[in-house]
Amino acid sequence: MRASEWRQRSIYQIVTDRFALPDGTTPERGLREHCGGTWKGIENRLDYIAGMGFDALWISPVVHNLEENTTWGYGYHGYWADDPFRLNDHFGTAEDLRSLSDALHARNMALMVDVVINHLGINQPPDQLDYSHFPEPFNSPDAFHPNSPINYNNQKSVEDCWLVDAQPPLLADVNTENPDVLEAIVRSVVDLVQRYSIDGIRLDTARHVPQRHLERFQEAVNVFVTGEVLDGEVEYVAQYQRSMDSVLNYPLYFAINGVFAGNATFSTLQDVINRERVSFLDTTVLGNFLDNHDQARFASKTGNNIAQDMNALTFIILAPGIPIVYYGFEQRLHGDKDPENRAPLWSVGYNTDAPLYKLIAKLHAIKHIARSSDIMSLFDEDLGQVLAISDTTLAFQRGPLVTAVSKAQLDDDNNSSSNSTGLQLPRSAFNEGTQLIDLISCEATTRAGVDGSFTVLHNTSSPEIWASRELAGGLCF
Ligand code: ABC
Ligand code: CA
Repeated sequence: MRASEWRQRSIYQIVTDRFALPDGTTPERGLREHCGGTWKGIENRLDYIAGMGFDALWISPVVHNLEENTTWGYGYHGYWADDPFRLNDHFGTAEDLRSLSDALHARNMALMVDVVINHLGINQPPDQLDYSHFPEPFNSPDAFHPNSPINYNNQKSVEDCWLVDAQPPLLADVNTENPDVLEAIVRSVVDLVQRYSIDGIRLDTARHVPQRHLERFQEAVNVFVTGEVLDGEVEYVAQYQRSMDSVLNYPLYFAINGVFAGNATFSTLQDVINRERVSFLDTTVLGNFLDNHDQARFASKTGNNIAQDMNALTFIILAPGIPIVYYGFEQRLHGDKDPENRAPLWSVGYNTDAPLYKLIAKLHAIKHIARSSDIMSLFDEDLGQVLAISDTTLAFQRGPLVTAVSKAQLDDDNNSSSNSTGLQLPRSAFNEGTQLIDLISCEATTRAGVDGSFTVLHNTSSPEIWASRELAGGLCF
């Protein structure tokens, strides 16, 4: 699947070991151990995921990992590969993975797999490295760069040195300058893509691989690739879109967290959005997210102010780009660091009445309506336009929708505050006199004035999505 198709998708991110147990099993314990989640477990819970309106799934790495217990526990997350040609049998069989892929495709959902080409995992001290247990051509020192620590101020060092160099398990940095090695690691992924009909790749540690090798990778896998470049600098991250279709939008992640879960104003967010439009080749295919398996869960920052989650979620799903929601966000899992941010979902259950579960479903339904109302289906390409902004509120037009979000404040009784004079929009794309309704509450209504002007956010604790009343049929009445 190409970038133009992924642009219309919405992704649910899963750590396979932590999402769902297969029927009839009881979990093991310990957040640094295998907890028992599998591909079958995921397949059995696809209704839960599709029920929120997601049409794509990103699963954690699928290949074989080192088996031993280490200083940091077991390789339950999948990032410590010791054989990129073999599946990880903790998560199931080849048939199980095939079956998950088929089940997704039968529902018109896409499969994205997390892939690591930067390193293999090795649980040995740095002075006793022995690569002989790796499959060819990785069973030789020529397959890896010499072990040394990364200096993040030097790009060559970021690319050639070892992400983990001192305390085992080490991450042995693959020497992609060796053509046999590059082709072998690329081929391992091409085989996976073909065998399991994978539609897209999340490429781990992309900033640690030279760009020309990323380009080779993108060309060979021939499906959508979104790379992980963990950095807050717009211009630095943007250069990677020249070698891959897409990257995870880390600069936006930092800006959004600063606003919705911190003290930053909306102008800092607008500034990042404007700079991204200039620097990236195409911001509509970037992966937009609020948190992930490496970062503090959003709810760990917003505490009992769930209104902040609702506003941030509404922004991320309605803004240009591909929304990515990390499993458990919908149930307000609140682990603040690795591995607490990877708690098993079955520990809280799969409540489809949870407020965020229902809001995600609603937001996807609203986007669906916006798309089908537009015969040219330009919604996904529309970069949108800011209509009004204050320190604590933002409203933007995108296609037939006006989305308004705010920083919801808690009052002394821990309730979200609701006394606001509202945000005046001096204009919008609506014609004067159009009857408008908020598609989220399906209650608030108003009428567009001169130049499409109207007032939004009378209640700053709930995000709003305004559309003409005609569009609301089927959704609100
Ligand atoms: C294990 C333990 C941890 C322990 C760690 C040392 O070892 O579990 O408790 O702290 C996998 C596992 C992890 C495991 C690691 C190492 O392997 O999931 O549990 O940690 O064994 C990817 C994946 C990640 C994965 C790996 C390795 C890579 O998403 O899950 O980890 O395959 C760097 C890489 C990035 C990587 C991340 C973990 O480390 O670039 O690809 N993620 C700066 C650097 C970043 C750097 C980051 C963290 O620090 O620029 O490159 O990421 O070290 C912003 C700045 C940024 C700055 C951030 C922190 O602040 O703009 O530049 O990032 O403001
Ligand atoms: Ca490297």
